[in-house]
Amino acid sequence: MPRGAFIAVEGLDRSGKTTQVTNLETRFQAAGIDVKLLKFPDRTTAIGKMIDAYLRSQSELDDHAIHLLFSANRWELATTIERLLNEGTIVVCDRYAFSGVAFSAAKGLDLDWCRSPDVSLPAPDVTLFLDISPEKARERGGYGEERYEKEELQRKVRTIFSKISGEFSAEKWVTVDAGRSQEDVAADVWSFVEGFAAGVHSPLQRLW
Ligand code: T5A
Ligand code: NA
Repeated sequence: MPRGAFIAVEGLDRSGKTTQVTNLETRFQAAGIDVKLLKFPDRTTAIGKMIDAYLRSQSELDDHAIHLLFSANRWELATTIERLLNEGTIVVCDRYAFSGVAFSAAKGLDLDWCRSPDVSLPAPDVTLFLDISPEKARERGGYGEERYEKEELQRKVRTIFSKISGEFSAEKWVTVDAGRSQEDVAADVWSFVEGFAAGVHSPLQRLW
């Protein structure tokens, strides 16, 4: 029996990730396929609450410390992700380890140091990078409320995402132009993942 596919959706703040993963969930469900949506950071856990306070500038933390919390927040769910995939459920993640590396490295931390706590986490079968200019993202609702929602930082994050993308094959890392209408982006996103509805026969890989 094939396992479920592991799909990650990444992008800058306000690139439309939540909109697109929700749409994906609906489409897989409509096709009668088991799908589980996860979001990182998961702000509901004890670690997630610390991350939430930090992002809302209600607490201060060393850049390394918050980086490790983001990673720990993924490790909290690692066995759940594996279990779901082995049960044949498709797992769709709204952000994953690539955000972890891109945002911390954009703040000035060493890229390889940033990768290390995520080593051996389940690796996505495909990562969809929703690409948008920071100028365009800023025009969308709510921008500017949280710590990293500043155009200069977002520009650096985009550069690092672009560097990371170069490490993957074209089928593992798909860049989607997210500056278009929700419908156009959704059509592209679906075209890249609908093939996963049938499940995956290759074993789950590990980061990085
Ligand atoms: N972070 C995260 C780290 O530093 N390290 C880590 O390890 C991880 C996992 C919070 C922050 O944490 C950082 C990255 C972030 O700075 P978050 O909770 O995912 O991460 O916060 P956001 O990325 O900001 O999530 P948002 O929900 O704000 O943005 P989304 O999900 O990308 O966008 P979405 O779908 O909610 O849409 C935003 C707005 O735009 C509209 C929507 O209706 C909404 O109003 N919209 C569109 N408008 C026009 N055209 C389209 N195509 C649109 N699509 C959506
Ligand atoms: Na945000």
